[in-house]
Amino acid sequence: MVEFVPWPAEFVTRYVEAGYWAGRPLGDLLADVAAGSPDAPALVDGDTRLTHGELLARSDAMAARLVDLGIAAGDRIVVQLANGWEFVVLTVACLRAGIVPVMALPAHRHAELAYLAEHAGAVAVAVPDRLRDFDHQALGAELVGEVASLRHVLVAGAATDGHVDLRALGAPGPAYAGPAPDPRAVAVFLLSGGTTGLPKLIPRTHDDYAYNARASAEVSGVDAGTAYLVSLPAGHNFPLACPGILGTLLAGGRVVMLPSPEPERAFATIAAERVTHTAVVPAVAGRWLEHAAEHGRPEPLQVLQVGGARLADELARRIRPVLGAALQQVFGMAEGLLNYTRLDDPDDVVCTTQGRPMCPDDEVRLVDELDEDVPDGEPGSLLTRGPYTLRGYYRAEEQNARAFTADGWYRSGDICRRTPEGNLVVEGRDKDMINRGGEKISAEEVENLVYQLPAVSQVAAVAMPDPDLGERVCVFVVTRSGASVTLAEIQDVMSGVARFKRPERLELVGELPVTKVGKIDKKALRGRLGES
Ligand code: OOB
Repeated sequence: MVEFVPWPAEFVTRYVEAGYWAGRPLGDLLADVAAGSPDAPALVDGDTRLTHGELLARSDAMAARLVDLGIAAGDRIVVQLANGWEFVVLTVACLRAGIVPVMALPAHRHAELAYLAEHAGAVAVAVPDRLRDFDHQALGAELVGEVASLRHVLVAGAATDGHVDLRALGAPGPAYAGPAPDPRAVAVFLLSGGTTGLPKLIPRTHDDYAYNARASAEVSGVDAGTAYLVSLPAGHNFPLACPGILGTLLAGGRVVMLPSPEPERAFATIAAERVTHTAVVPAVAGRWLEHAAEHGRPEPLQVLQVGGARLADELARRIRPVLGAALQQVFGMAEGLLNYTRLDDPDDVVCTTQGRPMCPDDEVRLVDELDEDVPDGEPGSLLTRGPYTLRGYYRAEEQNARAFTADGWYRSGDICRRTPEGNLVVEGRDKDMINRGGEKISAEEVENLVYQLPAVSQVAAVAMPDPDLGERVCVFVVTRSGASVTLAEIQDVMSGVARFKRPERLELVGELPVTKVGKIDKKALRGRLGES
């Protein structure tokens, strides 16, 4: 059994009695859908089309073959796959057999994958063969040589060197017939947005994640008639389960996979596949608005969910008239809590707030520095607990002491205000993170890497405002006397991590400003960026 911090018994009772936790593993719930409507379309990826019955059969065949490889319930697989059918079949296979996928991103590189595999004690890593000129299979082979627990490289594409062909694993064949996992056990590990030096693992149980997906589907009007387009990286919570892939499949709908949200291809796919729902980050919404103004609406899209970063009110107001789809703002986190504007909310709420909690038993407090509740309407730091919000990161006692209060509230690090009708407006944050077009970057992680350069005496990573992506990474550096450093050298020392984390601006300074308590004053540094 995988370790995670459990909910206290009285909360378990409450969540079970209220019906949020249904006591069924996610794989069983998906099997029910397949049994009820085996011939309904479930998954589209280019020319590959699977019905709910076929998706389940392939996933069960893959689960059986994973078990034949010696991968057992409770084992972890680091999943770094592009948006394709293999991602969905592998995820469902894992859910059926109780194997736990660790949801990495295609952008991750050696540093992240090695750490994740090591930390999770993973037995396998699933990678594309190549993607955008990068040899993921070679990286997988390297990892197996370095991380003691890793035994297999599963490859979506042309497998070489004795690696396992993931597509062959998903070919029709004998179905997994072993036991289903415990509904209270961890179903998937998501990655935290990151405020610490290394990413943290978020354990999501079958019960909590099934509720997450099912309740999200309800709130966004996803049902058996839905076609949901996945164009954000599928391992993110938003496209995976809010309602995303799992919510759509559980509702009996159809999931359409695309490798990127590039507007031309996305609009063509929406038209060809009759897509009704999709999820994007604000930066993508901006690009879609520009494209639509010139080339027409993405018909028949009905609901455009936007989240992951703050959507500007002006952009929000253009969505319905320009794209012809209803906007739903989503303020969520991989840790749990999801806030949605509702489809029948007045325009003003939809365009100027980030919505309200999905579940009646989501608890949200807005507090000051002393953890005291702020008066109504005032901005405060968000604390939350609920039936699908974690109680602790995986094997991270020290971070847990900081990220959670003694009575189990998760500190999201977002500064929010509550409107009189109960919606939340995200006004800022008090966590040391950079949000680059929805991808979260820990300032500490960047700083640790830049400190590897001998010329660097002090470094501070801060968010610089950006018209397209919202924010980009800027580093302020104090060099050792007589030494110098360039942006290219900094990017180079970060070649082993995801490209989106690399600083895009360097400011050389004589010293870094400090606050009264002697910490680097990042607010002052951000202020300087605004001036220039
Ligand atoms: C989503 O999840 P994560 O884990 O990548 O990032 C969570 C953080 C939040 O704490 C907040 O700082 C920011 O991303 N965020 C937003 C936002 N949605 C997320 N900030 C302002 N406005 C929004 N609408 O990003 C995520 C997970 C599930 C659904 C949607 C997004």
